[in-house]
Amino acid sequence: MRWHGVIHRYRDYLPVTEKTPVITLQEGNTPLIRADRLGEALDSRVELFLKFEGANPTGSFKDRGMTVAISKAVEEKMTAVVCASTGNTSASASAYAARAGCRAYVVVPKGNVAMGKLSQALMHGARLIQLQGNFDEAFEIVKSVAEKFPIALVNSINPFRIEGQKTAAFEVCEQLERSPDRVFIPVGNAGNISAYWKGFREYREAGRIQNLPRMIGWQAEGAAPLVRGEVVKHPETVASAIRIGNPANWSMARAAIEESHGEIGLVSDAEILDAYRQVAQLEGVFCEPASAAAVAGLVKQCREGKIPRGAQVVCILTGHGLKDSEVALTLAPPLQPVEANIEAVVEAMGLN
Ligand code: AN7
Repeated sequence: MRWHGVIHRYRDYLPVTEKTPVITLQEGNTPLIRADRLGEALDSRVELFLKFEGANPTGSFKDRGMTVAISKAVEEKMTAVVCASTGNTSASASAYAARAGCRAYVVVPKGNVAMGKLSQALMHGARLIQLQGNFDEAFEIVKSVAEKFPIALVNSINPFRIEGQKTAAFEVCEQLERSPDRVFIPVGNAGNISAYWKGFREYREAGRIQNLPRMIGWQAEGAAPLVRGEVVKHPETVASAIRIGNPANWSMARAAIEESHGEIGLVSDAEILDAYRQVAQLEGVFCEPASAAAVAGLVKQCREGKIPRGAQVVCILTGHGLKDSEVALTLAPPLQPVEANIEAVVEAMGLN
């Protein structure tokens, strides 16, 4: 059966009517990949799955929320949208706005945005504004812009974003044919963890699942306001997507963690990069560093003996590794070209 995107598939659970124009790139329906090799490498045997959100049309989970946010903006006769972004939101907003024939304004911190994401915004014809400041400053500014001008704000404080993103929880339940025991998820602006929790709750209310998972969120050590319980003024991490010091959805995320008997932890950049490589090398899945924070969190909790044997765990891999190939390349030894003959190639292969 042909897939028509998350609004078509989950219409009954979303705030849309027949009057809503559906702006879609057929997002959603992403793979839930069993990860036995990675699972076996952990200190505690778990039944591990990777929800590969990098398989969405613009390469991240943001597309699920953006299809709803942009469709509603068009329904409300808006002709322009704005967002602040560490990269993925800007890529997704730019693509969906292009499809809707809307103008997109995206404000990103100067530096610290992966090249793939910048190229997406530019290719889709967005007005890209590089800010001499970080994400948190960009976010404050776009909120004011959206108050002063008739431009729809498509950051995750826009409730339609959360509505769309909750569909990922529906898919996980359908793919597993039950709710997982634990969901490991990276946390930046804290919209996605809130959206998943909403999705699981709604699916239980609808009688589609019996139990609810624990939501286990992960922040980078240098950008962990939710863990520390206070705003981080100068967030720093290699995982540029989650380089956020003052998350917009702070209280919703705290509620998701408390209600689900979950927790929020932090991982170092070194742990993130180890997990990033492990997922790629043990499972053939290339995610971006921010996504690997969730896997790093799982590695850590297994080491600490916090996960019961046989638990069914889903790690949310929020974005595609190709977005940020600079980081991958910095991990590898420098490339050394060899002469164009078999002897040189065999030697380089280490076969003699
Ligand atoms: C790959 O694009 O905030 O906790 O401006 O790109 O819902 O913010 C991106 C966030 C995780 C964190 N993984 O999700 C943006 C932006 C990836 C991301 C997150 C982001 P939230």
